Amino acid sequence: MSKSPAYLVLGDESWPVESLLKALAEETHVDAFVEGRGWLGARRDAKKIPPKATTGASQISRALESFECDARGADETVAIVGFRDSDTSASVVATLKSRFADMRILQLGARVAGPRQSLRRDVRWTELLGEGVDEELELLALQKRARELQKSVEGAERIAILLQDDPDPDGLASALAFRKILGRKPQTAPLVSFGSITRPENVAMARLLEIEVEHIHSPADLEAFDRVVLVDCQPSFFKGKTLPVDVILDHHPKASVPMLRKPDFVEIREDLGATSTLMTLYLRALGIEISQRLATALLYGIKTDTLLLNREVSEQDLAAFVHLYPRSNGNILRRIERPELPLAYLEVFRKALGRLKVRDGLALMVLGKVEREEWIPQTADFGLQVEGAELAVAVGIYDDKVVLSGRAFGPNIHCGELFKSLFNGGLGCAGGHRSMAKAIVGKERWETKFGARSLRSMPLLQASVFRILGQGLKAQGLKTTALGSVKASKA
Ligand SMILES: [Mn+2]
Repeated sequence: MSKSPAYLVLGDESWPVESLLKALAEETHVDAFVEGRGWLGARRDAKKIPPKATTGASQISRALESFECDARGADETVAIVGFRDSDTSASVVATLKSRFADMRILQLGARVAGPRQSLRRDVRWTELLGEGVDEELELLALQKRARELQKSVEGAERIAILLQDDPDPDGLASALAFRKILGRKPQTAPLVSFGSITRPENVAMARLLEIEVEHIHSPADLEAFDRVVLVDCQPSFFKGKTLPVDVILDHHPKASVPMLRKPDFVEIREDLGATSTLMTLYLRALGIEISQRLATALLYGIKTDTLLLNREVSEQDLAAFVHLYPRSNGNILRRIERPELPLAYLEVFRKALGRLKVRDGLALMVLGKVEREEWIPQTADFGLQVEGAELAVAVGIYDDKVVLSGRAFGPNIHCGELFKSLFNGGLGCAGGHRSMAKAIVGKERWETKFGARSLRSMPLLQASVFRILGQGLKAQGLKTTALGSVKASKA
């Protein structure tokens, strides 16, 4: 976040100015005009808030005529206006606007004191007002930043919104939000990726929320765009590629790598659990209405990136979640989280289940030919639920390639390292993390290595995958817990 602004507080005793000034006590630049001399007198001794006036609201407007902002100027000043009388508030706001066009103004609503009831609760103002004001002040500060963001791509004819290679819900949702902030259509601001969406939930999200991601092949494809915006990722995510980047919106740890040009706008909020949270803040700061579709996407983005608010979650993530929840569509969310299973997949899955074997903690599911690539990781996910499995691998043939999807849990196995050691450098290509990995081998290469019939006979395919994975685990000194062989009964 940029440095904090100067504050100018204008109000009267009916409004809990004290709480507000308490909230601002840490700030160094605070001016206050407060109606009601008695209160101000007491205040003056307690805090170093320079009083500028005054005994009447009309005097405040008059005093403002000669008020000068400190050295940082009006555009670095936030005015907070709150009078019991809404006409007074309006006239003070009008004076501020006419004198300081760039000043950000937060106008608080009048609070009416009701008659004393016999049933009552006592709540301290600081508790009630502190948080609400903090949030509003943050939104006000972000409004300026959000306008800079809009400006940074202004006038561009075509904008590429670049997502990571396997776009995830946070990236997809943030991209939608960014497009909304620009008021653009998919034609002039398409979502692009060097990869494609693979996880079944993410595929379902894209389908149900009508999100399209264009596949691009190389950085040269980005030259067709006037501006390139990285959402939920950074240039360091694209190993071996040097990209033209104009804007970065992200929450992953900062990593700098060479770029073709210096970006105009960079916001990397490592304190947030999701980029969707940042985008929700921007939308709110700009006063842009969040549609049900967008709210559903953003909510799901936050939910998945914070593992249902369990991981690295900040107050802002929670606030965004609370803001989005009533605006979202629960039915669509449920359908995303439990994607429909096509009958064609169930047929392939049924056969794979019949061939399921667990050996030394490794559950292997051989799918054979698949119509859709995402069936392979979907099956691997299932494999990890099998009793005794620490590492689950699903293998299938898609187009002209053999695709392996791995899932692991527990401290013993690093799935990504295992796959990389086995498949990179000649045989194919692989990548992944500790718990999740993927490898691709061309069909011809596979047959050269494992024999001409190895892809036509499922038992042979199963045997060859068991062999190569066994070798890999051994070579790395990795071990799955010796649980012994468990052979699934024939389906
Ligand atoms: Mn994210």
